[in-house]
Amino acid sequence: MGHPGDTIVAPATPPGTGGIGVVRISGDKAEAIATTMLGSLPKPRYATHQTFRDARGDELDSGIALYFPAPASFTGESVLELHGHGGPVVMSMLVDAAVELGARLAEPGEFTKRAFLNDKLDLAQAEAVADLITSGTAQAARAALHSLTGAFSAAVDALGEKLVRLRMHVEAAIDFPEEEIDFLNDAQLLQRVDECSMAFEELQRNATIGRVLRDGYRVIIVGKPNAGKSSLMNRLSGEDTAIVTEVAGTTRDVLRERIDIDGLAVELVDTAGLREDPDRIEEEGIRRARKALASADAVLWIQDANEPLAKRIEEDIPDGAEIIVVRNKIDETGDAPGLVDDILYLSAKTGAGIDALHGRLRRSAGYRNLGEGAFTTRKRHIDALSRAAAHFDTGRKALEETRAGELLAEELRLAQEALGEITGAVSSDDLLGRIFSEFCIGK
Ligand SMILES: Nc1nc2c(ncn2[C@@H]2O[C@H](COP(=O)(O)OP(=O)(O)OP(=O)(O)O)[C@@H](O)[C@H]2O)c(=O)[nH]1
Ligand SMILES: [Mg+2]
Repeated sequence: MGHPGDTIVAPATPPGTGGIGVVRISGDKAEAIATTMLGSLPKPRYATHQTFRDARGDELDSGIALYFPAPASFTGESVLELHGHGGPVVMSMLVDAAVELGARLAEPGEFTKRAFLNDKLDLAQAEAVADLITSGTAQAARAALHSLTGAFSAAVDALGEKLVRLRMHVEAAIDFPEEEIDFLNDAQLLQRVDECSMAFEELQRNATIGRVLRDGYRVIIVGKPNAGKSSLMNRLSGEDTAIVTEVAGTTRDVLRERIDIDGLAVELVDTAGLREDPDRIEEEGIRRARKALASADAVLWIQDANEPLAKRIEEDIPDGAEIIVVRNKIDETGDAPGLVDDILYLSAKTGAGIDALHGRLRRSAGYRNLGEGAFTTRKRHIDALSRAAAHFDTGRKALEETRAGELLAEELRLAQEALGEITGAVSSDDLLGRIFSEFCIGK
C-alpha cells in the first residue's frame, strides 16, 4: 500500500463505454489539480459544468465537476470528481492529466481504505461497500446496505458495550476487595452475564444468516452413483450443466451453479457419487466431493427411492450443516411428492416435489426469519465472533465453577479484543477511561 499522504486517482465507473464516466481524485493535491484542470476551484459540493483541461491547458472533455474539501468527503480527504463522457479514452486522458499534476493511480480499494483510516467507516462498513457492489440478489443488496449504514457494526458495538460493563464490574471486585461488597455474588453481575450470553447467541444467529446472504447458501448434493444428483442439479438450476447418463460414475468432478430461490442465493454443488470401488478418476472425484462437503451449509443426500431407505450417512458433515434426505425417482415408485417424516420425496425427472425442496432449503437457511434489519457479514466476522463467544464461555465457566473473577476478566478482555477485530475498534486506554469515569472508583 502506498503512502497515505499521496493523492490518488482512478475511474470510479466501470471500464468500457457509458453515458457518463467518473474520475475520482482524493488527497492533498485535489484542490490544486481541480484549479488547474478546471481553471478555478468549483464551489464545494455544487455541481458545476466545466471544461476539463490538462496541465498545458488542452481541452480533454467537458462535464460536471464536484469538489468536496476535507474532511467532509467519502475518504475524509479533499475529493474531486470529474463526471465526463463515458469512454475509455476520455477516462484515461483525465486520469493521465491528474497523474501529470502529481496524483498517482489508486490501488484496489484504496478510496475505501482511506475512508476507514480517516474514521469515515469502520472495518465492517468498509467491507459492506464491496458487498453491496457485488451483491447477487436484491435481498443481499438490502442487507449489505444495512451493514454499510452500520447496522452490523452497531450490533457488534452493543455487544462489546455489554462486555465492557461486565468487565468493569468484575475488575472492580478484583481491584477493590475492601469495598465490602461481594461483587462476584451480586445478582446484577449474574444478570449481566446472562445478558451477554443472550446477546452473543442472537448476534451469532443473525451473523450466520448475514454470511449466507452475502456468500449464498452452500448446498452440496451427495449420494450413491446414479441416484440422480446431476439430474437434480439440472432441475434446480434449470440448466443442462451436468451430464446425466444411466452409467454409474458419470460425474467425476465438482460442478457449481448459482441459483436464486425467491431471493435466497444458493450455491449448488454437484459431486461424484460416493462408493467403495471407484476407478482412478472417480477416486479423485470422490476426494473432491469430500472436500466440497467440508464447506457445506446444507447437504442434499440423494437416494434412489427404488432402493431401501438408508438412514446413516457415512461421510463427515461439518458442524451446523443440515442433512436433507431426498428420495428421488418417485415417478418410478409411485410415492407421493413432498415432505414426509422429514424425508423429501421428489422426481428430478418430472419436477414433482421440487417446490417442497425449495421450501425445505429456505427453511434450513433460516430465510423465513429475515426481517427488514438483516445485514451482511463475512466469514472473518463469524470467525471473530465465534472466538469472542468461546472466550466468554470460558470466562463464564470460570466464574460459575470457581468464582474466578480474574479469569473471567481476562477472558472478557480477549472476547472484546476478538470483537474489536470486526470493526477494527479496540483500545485498552479507552476501556480504562470508561472504568474510571463510570464507576468513580478512587474518589
Ligand atoms: N425415472 C427417473 N430417472 C431418473 C431420475 N433422476 C435421474 N434419473 C436417471 O438416473 C440415471 C442417473 O442420473 P444422474 O443424474 O446421472 O445420477 P448421478 O447421481 O449424478 O450419477 P453419478 O454422476 O454417476 O454419480 C439417469 O439415467 C437419469 O436419467 C428421476 O427422477 N426419475
Ligand atoms: Mg452425476
